[in-house]
Amino acid sequence: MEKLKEKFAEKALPVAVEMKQFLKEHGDKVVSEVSVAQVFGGMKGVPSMITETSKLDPDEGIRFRGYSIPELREKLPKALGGFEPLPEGIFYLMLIGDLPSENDVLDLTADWGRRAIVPKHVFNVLDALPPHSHPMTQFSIGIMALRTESIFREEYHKGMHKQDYWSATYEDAMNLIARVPRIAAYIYRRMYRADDHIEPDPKLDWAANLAHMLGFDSDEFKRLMRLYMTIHSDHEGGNVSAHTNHLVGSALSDPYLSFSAAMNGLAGPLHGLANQEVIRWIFAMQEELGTPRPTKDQINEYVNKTISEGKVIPGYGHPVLRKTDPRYSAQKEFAERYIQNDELIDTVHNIYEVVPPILKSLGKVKNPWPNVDAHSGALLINYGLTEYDFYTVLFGVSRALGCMAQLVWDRALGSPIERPGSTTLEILKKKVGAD
Ligand code: NMX
Ligand code: MLT
Repeated sequence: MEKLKEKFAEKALPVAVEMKQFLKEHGDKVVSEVSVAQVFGGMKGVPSMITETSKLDPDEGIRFRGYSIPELREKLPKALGGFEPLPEGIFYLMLIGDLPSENDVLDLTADWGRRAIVPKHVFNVLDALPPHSHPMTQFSIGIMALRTESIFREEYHKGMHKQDYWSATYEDAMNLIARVPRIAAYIYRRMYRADDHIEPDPKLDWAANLAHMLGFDSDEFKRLMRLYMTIHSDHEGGNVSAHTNHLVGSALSDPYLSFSAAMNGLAGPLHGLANQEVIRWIFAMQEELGTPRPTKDQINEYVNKTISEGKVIPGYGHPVLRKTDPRYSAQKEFAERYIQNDELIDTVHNIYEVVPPILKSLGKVKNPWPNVDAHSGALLINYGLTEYDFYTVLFGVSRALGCMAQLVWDRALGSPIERPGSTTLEILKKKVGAD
């Protein structure tokens, strides 16, 4: 068995035993009550699943195995001469629970490099789609086409024992992570670079290779991709993409089915598609106002107009967070370090000053602060990746790290099929004694 897989087994299998014992002893204790508002409100705040990879605090933001984003930017191994963590490191941390060494990360890069070959039929399937299909449609279909390679599916068909589920899932998860950058880059080059495709470079790390295959070879863009892939990877278990991955996986659907479904959730404008919507909204504002650098007064007016038209301000608000998303702040710091005098980035920072007071004044928005999507597009545009329809695919490539780490844990812990209860208005009325 390879080293990482062995380490995972050593770590996870005793946790599975501990969890069974914990459940046996404490299974009947009550940890939460559910209000009527939560039943109607998308189950927010109802603890209803176990996710070990990361935990979201409303005020502090995400912590991966206890580490905040600023801590991880300092502590995770970096590429030679770089400031940004290698995403290999965050995956290792989520999977194993400990910070990786430089060698652990190098081993992962090499392992994913070996697994990265995408079979030709996947490209044929993508080529068969109309070129104007949204990149997220293509991404989801590309992942489904890759399902021919599922080891879990094959082993299940042969009659695999329950205790081996995690092992087959691990193999699929690692192969999927290794291959999605190639699929994403293929979609990009097909749609926007006249089918002029670029082969992976085996000398590069996972994120740098993605940058290379997209056709962006500068050191700075590679650094951006390392940061981007690290910070978008996971946001505990309840967000739409991770939860979908978990839910579909709970039926023992293999990782390709689960992750493709997760990507269909990520493609919604209230979730990951918000990164393209932010740029679309800013461009529309610039066009309407006839200036690439609107003043704060002009932004104010445009924000009010957007709200009065019954639309949301993309990139602002969050179902859990109640402060500025630390992923927004990490990207702002990146911009301040590397980019000076950029009209779009300055506009993003001006929007940050204008939007929160307006959203607060509405009296209903629970979180008026920016989320991860408010900043990411402006950075990509600065480096020439201007095709904003594609941005959610990049979010999706990163999310493969979290979703796959979560799914391997689900299988190791023997997570059962998920099946929450539903109720009716009549039943609720009776329960609370309403007429
Ligand atoms: N602009 C205008 N109105 C908003 C916004 C916003 N950015 N955020 C929330 N509201 C409204 C919301 O539509 C709702 O209105 P109504 O009662 O009339 O239906 C009200 O405020 C209460 O919503 P909340 O409870 O604060 O937010 P909720 O948890 O339901 O939704 C989001 C969270 C993220 C879906 C919501 O804030 C939103 O639509 N934001 C804009 C889209 C976005 O940036 N999504 C990306 C999230 C991060 N990600 O990558 O997934
Ligand atoms: C995410 O990264 O998944 C988003 O911030 C949405 C969420 O956490 O619900």
